[in-house]
Amino acid sequence: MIDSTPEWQRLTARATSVPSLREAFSDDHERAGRFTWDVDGLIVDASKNLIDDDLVEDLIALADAAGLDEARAAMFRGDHINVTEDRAVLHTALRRRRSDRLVVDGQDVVADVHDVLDHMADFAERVRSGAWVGHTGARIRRVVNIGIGGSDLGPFMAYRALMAFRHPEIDVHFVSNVDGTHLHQALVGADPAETLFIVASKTFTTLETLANARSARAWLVEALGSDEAVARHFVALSTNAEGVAAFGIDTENMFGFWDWVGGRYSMDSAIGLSLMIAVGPDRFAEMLDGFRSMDQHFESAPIAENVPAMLGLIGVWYRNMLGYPTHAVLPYSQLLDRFPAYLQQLDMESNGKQVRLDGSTVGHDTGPIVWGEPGTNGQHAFYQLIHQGTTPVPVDFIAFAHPDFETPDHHDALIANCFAQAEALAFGKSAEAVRAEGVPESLVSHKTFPGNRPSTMLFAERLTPFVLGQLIALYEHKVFVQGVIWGINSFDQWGVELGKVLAKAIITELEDGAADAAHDASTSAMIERYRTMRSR
Ligand code: G6Q
Repeated sequence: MIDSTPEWQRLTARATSVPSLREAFSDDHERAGRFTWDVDGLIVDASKNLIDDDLVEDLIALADAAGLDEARAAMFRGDHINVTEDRAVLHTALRRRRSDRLVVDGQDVVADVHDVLDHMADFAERVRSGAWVGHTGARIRRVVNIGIGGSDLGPFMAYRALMAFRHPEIDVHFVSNVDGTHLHQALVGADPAETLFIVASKTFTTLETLANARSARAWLVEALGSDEAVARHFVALSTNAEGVAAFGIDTENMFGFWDWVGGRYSMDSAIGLSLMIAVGPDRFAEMLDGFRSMDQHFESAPIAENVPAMLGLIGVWYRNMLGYPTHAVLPYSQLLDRFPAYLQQLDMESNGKQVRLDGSTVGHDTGPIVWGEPGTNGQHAFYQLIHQGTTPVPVDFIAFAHPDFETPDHHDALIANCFAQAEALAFGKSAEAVRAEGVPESLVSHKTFPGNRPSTMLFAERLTPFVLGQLIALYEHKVFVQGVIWGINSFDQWGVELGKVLAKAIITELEDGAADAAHDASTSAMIERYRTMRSR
């Protein structure tokens, strides 16, 4: 068990003497440079973290003790590292070059990936050019992606992030929630003749997605007056050809992927079709290049300079040795407004686990609570707690030298705020400095900032498709590293099952009759209350 190794214990012992950022920076003028890395233009400045050279050595020793090198090789090779589902974990194959070959379970998965990418590109181009027309001959102007979780958050986040690159005549909307309002919102102002629905579901069994897809089909058929319209207005992204056919979508218009692509790791598979229609196949390919840049770095860089590995290890130090329960991601880019939500799923669904690969219970904390909002908005809301609250919150700031939409003067103000926050968190403001400003003694403690609050700065020229791909892959691999250290399976999600099963049972009770006596008294009372109110 990792927590009984000397490497873990040495780190635990260090928690009593956390480095002071103020001293670390004044004693060591090389520090900023030494803990800043550049991966093909993505600059990662980790120097404002609570680390020093000795600690980094101990973190690397922990990675060795956990077998990180071998685990990483096993993932890239296609071993069945998702042991509870007996599957390979090969999202990295989704961005391999066409000329590569990777045979897994007897199949060249890179060739399969490129067959689907070609099919997607051909379809996306036809929609973009207007060659693909709807049932009445009208071109498509609205695309509605219907999917949830891993079949929604990635393309939705990326569509917003890459807004500057989107086709001017095509809008993409995303419907995930089974709350009918969501579908309603996506269809406000939509012309059925110009609307294309993409039903995105790996399993094609997900309740929310099928309910939304059925309602969308009913809306379309009613408006266009024929079931035949479905063929021109519905395509599917799935691994379940039978389910797609049963729904009434021609499997010619299905874009496939494979069981070795986990839902939350699937945005660069066929699940990205809505994004590809929006930004075009070339931009999509640039995004894949960005993913690949980070994959290659993660696969080959020594741990001490390996950005996903180092950020993962620093996260373990915060979570396990220093006991920090959360991690904030604060993009200073409005275009990344859904990035924290995307990372929430990526990280929390992957590492929110309490048993190890062998089923035994872990004896330490695992995945942190991940959260965040774009800056500067957050500064006027929750940053108070990050600066002066009782629990330190490690932060990732994300910023770009150029905005995608230039508005005079705004960008300098945005970036000045970002840099100022990182500086204030790290170095705080001492009571002496507050007094020196003539602040009355009664207010000195209120106006004092403790500092030593850690952050990492992720910085690039601009938010291009390439950089977005790099950022996503960076977090994917960081999550992987932490899962390896903790000895858990980052690639299953049994925790979402129980609620799904119970919901199925309760739906019947809401519709057909009294609550099952097996429920607890509180749940039974809520079911009855709901039924009474609905019948009024
Ligand atoms: C992701 C999860 C989950 C999944 C959704 C949608 O890793 O498994 O978020 O993506 O439940 O599943 P389908 O794509 O099968 O509809």
